[in-house]
Amino acid sequence: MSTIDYKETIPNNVNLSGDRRLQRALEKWQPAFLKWWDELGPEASANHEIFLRTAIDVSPKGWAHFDMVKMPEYRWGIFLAAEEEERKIGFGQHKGENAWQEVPGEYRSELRRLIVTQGDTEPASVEQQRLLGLTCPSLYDLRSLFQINVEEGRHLWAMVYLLHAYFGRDGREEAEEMLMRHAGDEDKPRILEAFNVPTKDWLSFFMFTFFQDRDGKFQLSSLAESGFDPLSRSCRFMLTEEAHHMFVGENGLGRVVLRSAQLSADNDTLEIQKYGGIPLPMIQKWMNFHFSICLDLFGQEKSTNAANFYTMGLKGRYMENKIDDDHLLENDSFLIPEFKNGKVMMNEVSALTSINERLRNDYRDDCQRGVDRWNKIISEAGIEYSLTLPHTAFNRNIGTFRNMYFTPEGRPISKEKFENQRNTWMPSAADREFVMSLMVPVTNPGEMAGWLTAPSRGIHGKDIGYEYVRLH
Ligand code: BYC
Ligand code: FE
Ligand code: FE
Repeated sequence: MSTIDYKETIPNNVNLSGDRRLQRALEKWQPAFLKWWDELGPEASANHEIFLRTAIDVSPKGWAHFDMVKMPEYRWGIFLAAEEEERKIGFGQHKGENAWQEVPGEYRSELRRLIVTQGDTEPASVEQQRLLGLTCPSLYDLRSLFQINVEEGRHLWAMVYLLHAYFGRDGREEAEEMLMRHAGDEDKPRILEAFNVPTKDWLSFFMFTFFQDRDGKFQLSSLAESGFDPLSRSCRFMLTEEAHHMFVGENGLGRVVLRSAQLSADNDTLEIQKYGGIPLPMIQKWMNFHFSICLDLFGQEKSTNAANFYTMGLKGRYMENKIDDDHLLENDSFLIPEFKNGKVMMNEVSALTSINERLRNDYRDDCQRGVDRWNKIISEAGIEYSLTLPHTAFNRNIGTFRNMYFTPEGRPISKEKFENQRNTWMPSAADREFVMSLMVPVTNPGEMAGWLTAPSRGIHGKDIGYEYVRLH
């Protein structure tokens, strides 16, 4: 069993005290992190006492400790999933060799780039969500937001540890840069596009945690396959936290959809703005936007980067070891979408270059399961309406559909027609204004904003009326 040592300045299960140099380097980075948290973390929240979960053991059934904690006092630390003895590399040209405990010199820059890209998203999400605490729909939801925020902060720690421990001076420089790029900053934006979009309302927050944190699930799962063992172990532990983030998104959206469906049934109309609900077609617009920007996070359909990462043994496929093939993919093919002769067609290309597309497909299937559950909620309320994920070509900014224009159903149209319809397919300024108008903070224990239903149960055995956050 690997328990986490909380007596240390930086709690960890990597025996930090056995490496004074590394410990000092990280202790130097810590104040910069805390300063960043203070400036760009959750707004006006430093004195709130929050019913937070802190991991104290890293096994899959790990113990956790729940307590009232102020966020700046959260024990951010470095936790790796337990070491797997004799772990072998599962794919690529090093398949069958022992997993690397040090960075293989010839892959150093690729590995660093993957870790930096992963790390950059974590503080980005905290920055994107920093104002949401001011308009929470309930204390239960406020607590979920803050739990996610501290864990994303810890995910940054996880990547910064790898940079400090394994990449020397340039690793330390990259760790500093993580706190200098900012979501939406004109001069120094975050690396991936979807991490520069503001998340101002709670419908967007639930979309974010459903769709964007789910990219985290799939990317982390692929990195958990890595031949570089410390990265694999970091990601495996992060995935246990990711599950909760996606739960918040799926349940949050389920609660919004249920309220909207109830209001539609009670009033016999989808136009429920005047009853304080978010119309289902408006939820669809939010979904069109968030799903399409998240599809971009998987990169291009054909990517030599992805092929190289795979062949080098740095980044695998989702559930690599459950896939029944040679794990080399040199002679395999895969279908990717392409626009040809006036329509989207499937084209057979090498399985290696289409690794990104394969992961995007796995992601889409996973998203669809959530959509199916919301549609069940809608039909059970007696409403004839269903939510649908937009076509893969819709509103894309990376890959083969970039600078092309399609309807949510995937029909090609002109740029002019697209721009004319943009506000019927994605949130318009007026839609955003309406949703923002519902974002009135509800902070009495047990009370809920009117635009969503109460969750079916509370957290860690507490009931929904529990004071999950003591506001100060
Ligand atoms: N935005 O060869 P390609 C999470 C660039 S989320 C901007 O297809 P590749 C979290 C690309 O860098 C998980 N640029 O790229 C969630 C490349 O640039 P160069 C985050 C983009 O490398 C919620 C060029 O386009 N983790 O944890 O195969 C809350 C050519 O593209 C984008 C990771 O992403 C974009 N969307 O794939 C908190 C894992 N897409 O070479 C946290 C690590 C592509 O021309 N990252 N480009 O300069 C990767 O594995 C890869 O970097 C990507 C891109 C899959 C993202
Ligand atoms: Fe994360
Ligand atoms: Fe997350």
